[in-house]
Amino acid sequence: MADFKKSVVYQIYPKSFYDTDGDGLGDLKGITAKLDYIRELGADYIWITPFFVSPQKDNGYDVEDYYNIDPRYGTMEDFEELSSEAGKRGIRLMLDMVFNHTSSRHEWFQKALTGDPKYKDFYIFKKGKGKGVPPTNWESKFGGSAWEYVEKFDEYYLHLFDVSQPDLNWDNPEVRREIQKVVKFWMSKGVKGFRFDVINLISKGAFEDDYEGDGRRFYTDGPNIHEYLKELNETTFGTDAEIITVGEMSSTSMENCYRYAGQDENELSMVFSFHHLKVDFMGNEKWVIVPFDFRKLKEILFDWQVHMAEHRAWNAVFWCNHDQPRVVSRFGNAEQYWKESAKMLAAVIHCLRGTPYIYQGEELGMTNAGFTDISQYRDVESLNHFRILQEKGLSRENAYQILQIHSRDNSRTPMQWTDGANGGFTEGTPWIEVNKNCSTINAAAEAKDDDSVFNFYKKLIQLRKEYDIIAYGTFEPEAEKHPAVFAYKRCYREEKLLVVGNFYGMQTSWDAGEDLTDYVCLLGNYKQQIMKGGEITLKPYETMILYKK
Ligand code: TEU
Repeated sequence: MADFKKSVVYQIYPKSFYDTDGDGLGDLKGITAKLDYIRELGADYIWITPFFVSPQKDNGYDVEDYYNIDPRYGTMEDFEELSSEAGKRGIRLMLDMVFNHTSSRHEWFQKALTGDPKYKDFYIFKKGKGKGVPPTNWESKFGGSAWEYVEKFDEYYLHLFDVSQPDLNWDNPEVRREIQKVVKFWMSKGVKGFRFDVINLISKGAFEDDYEGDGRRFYTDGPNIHEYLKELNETTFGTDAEIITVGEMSSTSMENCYRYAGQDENELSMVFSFHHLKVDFMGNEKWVIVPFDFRKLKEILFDWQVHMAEHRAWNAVFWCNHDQPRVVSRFGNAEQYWKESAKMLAAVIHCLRGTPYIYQGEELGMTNAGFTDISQYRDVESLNHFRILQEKGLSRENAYQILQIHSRDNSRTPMQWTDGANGGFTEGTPWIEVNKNCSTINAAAEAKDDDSVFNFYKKLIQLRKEYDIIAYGTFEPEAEKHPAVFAYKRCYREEKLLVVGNFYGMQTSWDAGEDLTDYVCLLGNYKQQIMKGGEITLKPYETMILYKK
């Protein structure tokens, strides 16, 4: 099996990565053009978010045709070239498969809408509870009801996401066979990794009103989920030991993840869970402004580290993706301690037990978008909630403040390659504005600077290759009650690794409870470390990776 424990995955959002034809959208050729950059960084896999034919209502997560490439991104030849050029550099491709739903423009849904019973059964159509009353009170993740009325049938169809993303009916074996065909098709193209979008939502349970929430408890980690994953594994990627897989698990439970990512379960290699990224929400409510809860962040991450290990299940570890704000703006300090905090966050996430994922631009310390007008936003979720927040009575001003913090567009601004026009992303007009700070935060400048965030990420990846303890060590939480310090220990054979990070802009100290004289600092973000016996003094956002053999 490919050793995904020693690997690092680099996530590419093609639309915002690199544009080679001047249309303002990134493309597959743009990824090929930047492969040397990724090799320089040291990542083993690139996860590319969906580039299949799509009306792009949700930037490709609304797939119209799983077998073809959207002309905006290029051609099958471009894909094959990318695959072969990546292969030459020892980089493997991980594709993003969206199987909970299709686009409403998908042929299956179009046939369903004509009344063809075979295809109607590919989706979830239900009678309403009365005139104008949908089958259940479930809410779409992008706002509003999860049901859309179709007059012709006097029925509703389910869409957990946008109205243009109808949910597939996985209880229909024919749907599952079609999905298997898609996976096999991309396997035949030499693809060695798959990310499965919101895969834990595919098995719907009872269609009942939810009086406690938005309905998620009826379809999250649903009744047949493990059976469906085992079947998908057995019939497709499980036949190739080199393939690695990651499931995106929305609002999942840890108990289910023991199975999704359990070593002997034959489901997936690893999981993304998001509980640690809700520490600046109010419960499940994301569209509010609350400071992030540092203790909760630690508690959640530690809890998952300890228990997943106990159950021999593997984590994907990450701060950023195309749905999350930029971490340096979120849990760091993008102004006064930009570089220090970007590095600290990198160190503490990369040394956890799990496979690290880096989202494009994170390795440069890219920050939130800083948009001030609704015309700058593109994301369907942001646009919907901007309206919904105002309908709820919030002022426009307030709604803007919330978007500035939580919008998914924060991470979707173009990659900052140079300090030139449009950050070197395109020679045309970018589909979404480039962050103004590309004049200082950009790949060209960071490549030249030994002390850059980029070079820090590069060193972290090298450390993983060099020190088995990072991939295979056990995990022990430290400093659990400390108000500012994030610390943990990893152990492997005779070796020990102690990772420490200060999450705040004030100097602090922590007693490790053991003499640290024999430890060496493998990597840190300040020139000199202050340690006395077991006592570590940490400067603002300081991090250190200490090692003892
Ligand atoms: O995301 C699933 C998901 O749960 C998030 O979009 C989340 O609902 C959102 O951030 C709420 O704040 C996946 C993809 O990563 C995302 O880009 C897609 O929009 C979504 O699925 C639908 O396919």
